[in-house]
Parts: sequence; C-alpha cells; structure tokens
Amino acid sequence: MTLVIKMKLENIFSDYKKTWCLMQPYRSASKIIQTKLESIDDELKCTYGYSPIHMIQSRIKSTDSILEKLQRKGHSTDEENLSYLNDIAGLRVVCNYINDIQYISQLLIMHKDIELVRNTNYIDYPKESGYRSLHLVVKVPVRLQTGVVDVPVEIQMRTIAMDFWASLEHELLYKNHGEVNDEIRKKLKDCAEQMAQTDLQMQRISQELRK
Ligand code: 0O2
Repeated sequence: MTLVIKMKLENIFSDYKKTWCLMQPYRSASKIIQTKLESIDDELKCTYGYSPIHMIQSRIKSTDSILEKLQRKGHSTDEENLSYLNDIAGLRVVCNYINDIQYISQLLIMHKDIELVRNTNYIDYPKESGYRSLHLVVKVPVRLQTGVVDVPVEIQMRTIAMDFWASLEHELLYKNHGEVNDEIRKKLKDCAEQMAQTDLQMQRISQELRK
C-alpha cells in the first residue's frame, strides 16, 4: 500500500524556496508562450512592416490569490488541487487594433504544441461591467527532469483602449473594495462603450491609411 501524503498549500507557501520551486513549471510555460508571441510579432514586422503587439506583461498568481480562488471555488487547499486553476501563469497581450487580437490568437493556436483549452470572447460579448478582452486558456508542454507536464496559461488579449479601461476600472473598484453605487458602475460602463467606439474608429483610420 502506498501512503500518499497530501501537502497543504499553506505549508508550502510559508516557505519561500518551496513556493518558488512549485511555481517553476508555470514560469517556464509563461516564457514559452511569451517567446512564441514575440516571434509571431517579429515575423509579421519582417513580412508586412507592421508590429501588432504593443506590449506583453506576465505574472504568476500570488499565493494569497491562489488560496482565495481555490476556496471560492469550493476546493480544499491541497497541492494537487492547483490543477483546478488555469490562471496561475498569466499573460496580458496588448495589441494596437481589435482585428490584431483574433489574428495573433489564431497564429498562436496554430502551433502544434499548443492545446486550446478555453476561448472566452469578452470583446463580442462584454461583461456586465463593460470589460472587454479575449481570454484564452492554452496548455503547453514543459520539459522537466522528471518528465513532460502540460501547463495551463491564461492569455488575456486586448487593445490599448481596452487595457486603459480595465486597468483603471480594476484600480478604482479595488480601492473601493468593489463597493460602488450603480451610478458609478454606469459611468464606468459608459466609458467602456466610448473606448469601444474609439477602438473601431482608430481601426477604420488605420485601414484607410494602409490601403
Ligand atoms: P488577476 O489579478 O487579474 O489575475 P474563473 O477562473 O473561472 O473564476 P475566469 O473565467 O478566469 O474565472 O474569470 P474571468 O472573469 O473570465 O477572468 C478573470 C480575470 O479577467 C480577472 O482576473 C481580471 O484580470 C479580468 N477581469 C474580468 N472581469 C473584469 C472586470 O470587470 N474588470 C476588470 N478590470 N478586469 C476583469 P482576477 O482573477 O480578478 O485577478
């Protein structure tokens, strides 16, 4: 009989080195995807003289957020339950124009070693708050000394305008712990609509100039 010792994440997270090692596959997966995206951008620049990616940010979810999300989703904080979270490794890809988002995402998922797990289109179907972005969850194989593991990475793809709104809205609501009245929520949603209109207008202008 094999004795399986379940490690509680709280115990791992109290030790900096153990936490750093537990997160290693996620850091590697994130770097692999980021390199693929940068290569796509680089190739497009060489071929068409146009670089659609404005910037890429990466983050590994904080230990507090991991514990909070597991509990919120009704899972115990056993180490193995990390597999329920798809966004431990997260990339944010900010593109210039709306059309760039679908284009880049399609080029990325054409890579043979990438498995698309989830595609949530908050651009065509914005959230109630007004939030817009394309969320992809992909799995990528990471080669460790003990074997190959498929690691999920959440990629949030958005335009500069969507990023501007999401960053400020996140900060404003975070400072107020999400407790703002309906009038403020409506004002923020109106701003999101205006940004969406501006995004479309900027895209039309760019298409006009590139004819
Ligand atoms: P952080 O620090 O950004 O990571 P699930 O994983 O199933 O619970 P899912 O599908 O990942 O939920 O949730 P969702 O809503 O598709 O995506 C969650 C992330 O999208 C959030 O991350 C935000 O980054 C972003 N997001 C979603 N809705 C909003 C919104 O209304 N405003 C802003 N500014 N961002 C939003 P986290 O988990 O909040 O944290």
